[in-house]
Amino acid sequence: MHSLYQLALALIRSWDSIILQRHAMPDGDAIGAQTGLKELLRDNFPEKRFFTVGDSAARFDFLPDSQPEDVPDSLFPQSLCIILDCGGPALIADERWRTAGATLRFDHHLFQETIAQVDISDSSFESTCGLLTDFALSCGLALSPRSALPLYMGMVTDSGRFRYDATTPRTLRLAAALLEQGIDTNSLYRNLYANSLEQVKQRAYFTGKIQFTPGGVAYLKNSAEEIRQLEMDLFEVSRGMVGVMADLKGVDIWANFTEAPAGIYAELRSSDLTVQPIAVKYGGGGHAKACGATLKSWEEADAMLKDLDALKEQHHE
Ligand SMILES: [Mn+2]
Repeated sequence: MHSLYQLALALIRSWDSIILQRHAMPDGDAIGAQTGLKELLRDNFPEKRFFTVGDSAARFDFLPDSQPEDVPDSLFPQSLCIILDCGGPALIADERWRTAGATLRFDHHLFQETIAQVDISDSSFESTCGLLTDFALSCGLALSPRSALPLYMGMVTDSGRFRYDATTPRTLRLAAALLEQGIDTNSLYRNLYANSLEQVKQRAYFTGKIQFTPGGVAYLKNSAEEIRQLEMDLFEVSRGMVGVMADLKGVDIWANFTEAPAGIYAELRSSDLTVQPIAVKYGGGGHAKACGATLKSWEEADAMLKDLDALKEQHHE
């Protein structure tokens, strides 16, 4: 067994109370990892107590037992806090992880810094859920339909339905182990991918306002006023609409800028170039071809677009 997995398992065995954390504004992998690991550990260590914390995960309501709980401050020093799917400390949903008795992380973003005492960061995995499934199988932990469904959901969503190039033969072997537990994939995909007519109209609206830089980077700029009028939340616009620019012929980099109270959320995507260093330059991070940052101003958004143009130019020279 992977020696870090052994350390992680020893840490889990030595704590009676375990708090599971993930990044704020959770996506399918963050919620899948948090819920899936909780169910996995509950099945295998029924004598321990498990808690989940973080901001609302409302859009994953359909997933049993996936909503965060109110946990008192006093519980943290007596608990192991497991941090899931967080590339950097700023992304962790509940700050109180810093007061935890011990910390463990499982993550698959490009490594930026050590966060936890036992820090498992492996960007060869398409998803944190894939990494956790590998951990479970390597350690001989028993899977169940309860743990398999959320873990499978994270693998499906973070791999773009097994399409992104982070999808490997190992991804499919691990997904197969989860499917063997018996997952109602029809119901899962309806919950994840069925759109209301209103959502389809929203996508059409954003598609209609795609712009291009001189170098051919596609982008959207979404103002706070616009978002208010559309009655959409920030996540639906920022993470939700970046995809309207995917798969456009001739476009290999696209960016979505969304005005938020905290600044301008920038979401960067690419079909083949590594754009993550540009996100890092502006204080963000993520994956090589899917990353983001929170910018101070629209001027910074324009500077970022210039950097993306320069990257494209370098590449095509
Ligand atoms: Mn992830």
